[in-house]
Amino acid sequence: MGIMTIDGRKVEFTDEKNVLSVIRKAGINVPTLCYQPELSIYGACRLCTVEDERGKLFASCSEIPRDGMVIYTNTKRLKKYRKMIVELLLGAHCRDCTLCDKSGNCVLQDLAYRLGVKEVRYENTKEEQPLDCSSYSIIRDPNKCVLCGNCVRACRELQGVEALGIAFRGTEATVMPAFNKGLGETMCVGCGQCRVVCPTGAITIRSDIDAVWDALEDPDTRVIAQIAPAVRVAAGDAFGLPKGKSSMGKVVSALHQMGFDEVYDTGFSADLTVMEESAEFLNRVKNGGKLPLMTSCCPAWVKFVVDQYPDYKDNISTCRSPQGMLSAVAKEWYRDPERAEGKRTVMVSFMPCTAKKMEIKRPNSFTKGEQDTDHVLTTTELVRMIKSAGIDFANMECEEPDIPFGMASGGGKIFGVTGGVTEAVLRHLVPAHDTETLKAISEFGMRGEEAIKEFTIQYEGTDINICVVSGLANAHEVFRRMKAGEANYHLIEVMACKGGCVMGGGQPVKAGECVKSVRTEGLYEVDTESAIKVSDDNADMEKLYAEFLNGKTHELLHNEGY
Ligand code: HC0
Ligand code: SF4
Repeated sequence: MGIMTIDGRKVEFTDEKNVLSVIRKAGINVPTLCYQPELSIYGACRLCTVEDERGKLFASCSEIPRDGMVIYTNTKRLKKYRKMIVELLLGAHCRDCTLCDKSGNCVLQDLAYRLGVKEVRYENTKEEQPLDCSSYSIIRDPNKCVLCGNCVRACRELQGVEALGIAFRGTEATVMPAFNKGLGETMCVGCGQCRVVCPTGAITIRSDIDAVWDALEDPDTRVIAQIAPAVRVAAGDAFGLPKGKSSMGKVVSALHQMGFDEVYDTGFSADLTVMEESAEFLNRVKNGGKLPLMTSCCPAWVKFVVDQYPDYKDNISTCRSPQGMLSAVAKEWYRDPERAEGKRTVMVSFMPCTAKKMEIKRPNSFTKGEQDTDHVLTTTELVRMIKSAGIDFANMECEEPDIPFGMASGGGKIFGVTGGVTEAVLRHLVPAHDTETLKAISEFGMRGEEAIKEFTIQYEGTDINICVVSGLANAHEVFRRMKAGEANYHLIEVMACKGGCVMGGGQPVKAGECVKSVRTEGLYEVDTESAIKVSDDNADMEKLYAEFLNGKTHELLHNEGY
């Protein structure tokens, strides 16, 4: 707690960890490339350098605020200094901005404009590096890397994967996976969190847009979309709609307008997941099956277990993810020649997640030899498609998803926040569905920002220990607790991205903007507004079980292992 003077104005600070945070609190947008509030301080770019009253320069990100400090953030000297840093960075940077995926949203491009860099006096003597396209999820372009180290720290500190590192020294320094392997050959889980924090176009989403446009053009193809829970609270940002508010109705109409024949809600199959996973869980508890049961809907988490904790592979639920279930069911639905009407079916899922692009290539994402989901597009790609089609998204009329796979309970929709799967499962397991019971369930301990949440519930006279985790790095701690005998869990829900899918690696990102809490609140609001709250009450799902899934649940809704 104290007061400092910033550019002649008194600014109070309380628990801010560094001077940069105090400056930002004062409403001054001092530039940085390598500062990320969720990551450790790296201090590499020096752009946040400020000057004190004696003319001493220091990086504000790594300076602890002190009472009585006097600093200046935009002196002539600082402007010159920052401009030079950006010019030097541009000197070693591929500058085909108009062709870059990050154009319009690149921190370096923005800084060059803000600081008035009009020419680059240095020649780029670096040899051009090949792109790394080995991952299904992301593409790495080393020629656009500014060595801020954000991706390296995100991968290590948030995800505990360490697929990326900084190799060599000085002008040779490069970000790469160990032994310069392709990311797709490493333990990378495809989560895209490195892309979220990358300020330039060095790490971008692997796009599948063109293939989807081709399918939409083909009159002999029925193109079906499914929309993941978390997409609806992020898609509107780019069109000036209130952040975190659901724009599901507009997404549905935009997809119809672009030519999608049917638009379904992944929340529908999240309801299916609730039924299947709850049954599997109770079966394991009652019949001595492998416990704890670990959720299977997050493909980054599944790969994390397979790569790093293979002894626990059989703990993962055999349920396909909701994405997998919906695609398998819809494809099977249209295998009936009468329904197919001579058309082939292409399934496109719109997900907040880059790892879902990898999930659809897993051998267990195929049914009858056919890939269930043909293409996964992230929310970021959805926004691009809408813009490219010239659709006035903000002013569109809302439309409902189509039947028979368009209805979802609130429980199915909150899958997109950490703890949501657990909450939906508990809503199903607790017999009463009244408002008070649902409120009581929401207070069991699965909600909130804590990285590892543990709580115990009583179910039919037995204590059930539940653990809810987001951020894969925290999963290491959960395995440690289990191995040390410090914890005896029955059910573990893990979502790779901190906060759950709302913060997935495919969501639109804007540097310096924190949207986790508004997106989380947005999905809880969607739940509140849902006509039905509990998966069991989804009448269309019940109908599917009664009239279609007989004898097919294993084939369409489960996996043969990982
Ligand atoms: Fe998620 Fe899902 S909740 S993983 O975050 O379970 O991507 O939104 O679609 O499949 O439903 C992502 C989000 C999904 C799936 C669902 C689950
Ligand atoms: Fe690491 Fe995720 Fe990026 Fe892979 S996608 S390098 S796991 S942060």
